[in-house]
Amino acid sequence: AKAPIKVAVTGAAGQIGYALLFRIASGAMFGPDQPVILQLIEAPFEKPLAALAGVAMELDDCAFPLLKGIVQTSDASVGFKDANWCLLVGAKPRGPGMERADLLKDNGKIFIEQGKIIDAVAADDARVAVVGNPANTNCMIAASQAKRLTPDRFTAMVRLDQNRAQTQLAQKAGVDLTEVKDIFIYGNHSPTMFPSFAHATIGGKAAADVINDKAWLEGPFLETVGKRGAAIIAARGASSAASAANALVDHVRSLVTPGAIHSIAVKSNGLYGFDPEVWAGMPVRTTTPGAYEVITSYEMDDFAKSKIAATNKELVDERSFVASML
Ligand code: NAX
Repeated sequence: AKAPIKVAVTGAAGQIGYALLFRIASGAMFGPDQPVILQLIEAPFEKPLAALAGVAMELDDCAFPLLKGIVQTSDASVGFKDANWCLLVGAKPRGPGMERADLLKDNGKIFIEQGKIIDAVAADDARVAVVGNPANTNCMIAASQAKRLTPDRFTAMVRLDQNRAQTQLAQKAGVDLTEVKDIFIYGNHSPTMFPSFAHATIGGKAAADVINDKAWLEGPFLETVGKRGAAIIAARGASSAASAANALVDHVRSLVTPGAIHSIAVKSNGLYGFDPEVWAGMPVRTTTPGAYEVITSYEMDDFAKSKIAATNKELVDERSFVASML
């Protein structure tokens, strides 16, 4: 039998956690023959820790054959100990009237500490995936604290945006969504993100030719994907949770599947016109489990370049707000 994978999850008692943990424990993330141990980390307060105990009871009550242990803790050095995967879902939400700079700094403190602790105690093969917003910048911050773990181990999630874009293209074209391929997200996980429709295909043909509506692609399509999170809050009275958890399952599943082609936010190294120091969404191909190479062959037209410049500027601005903390 395979040794269990240790999966640390922060914010485990939150909305996304509640939709995520059961999928991990059922085998959706690492496969139907891979045992897991869940190392659940919550903020050190009575309410979230009590809620976490309840979630752990429900996990027990599922009798998942693959679930070999549950750790519950508010001590990150316990939660991240020997973790093979660190899923950073917990973050401080933006309160009413809160400035973006303050949100960045408050989260900066959390991700500086978590980055340091992960680097100190996680497994040698540890991989980190950041969901908590602002996800790209939080990921950059955590990676900045690591000396043992290299920057490529730190990725942020733009998969929800990719999945949203895929469905929008399929619905517009009136095809099954499995026919839509190679739609990738560039830049920040925020309304400035750029889903590059120019390289997408539908049934093997250029998506732009199949849809044949440039005004829709450059307007309503980008707007719908960019503002989908807000639309869900307006409709549901709460932010996306099940779809976000599902996207994280996809993000990690693709990262452990050699040959998978997908969007993740990684250290840009100057690719596609992004500042070398920011974490930006881009297409990658998984090489060996947990490792990937950026696909560098896509040509960007002037429209794409202007969109990438805008989302890059936002990432550079976010970085500048927290630069003095790093
Ligand atoms: P919730 O507020 O329901 O849950 C967050 C949980 O994190 C809470 O239980 C809280 O106690 C915990 N927490 C806070 N600080 C912590 C810390 N230092 N250590 C451990 N736990 C901590 O939020 P939820 O809806 O689950 O969303 C979580 C994060 O995902 C938010 O930052 C949200 O903005 C972000 N999202 C990111 C998405 C993406 O595509 N990258 C999409 C969905 C989601 O909006």
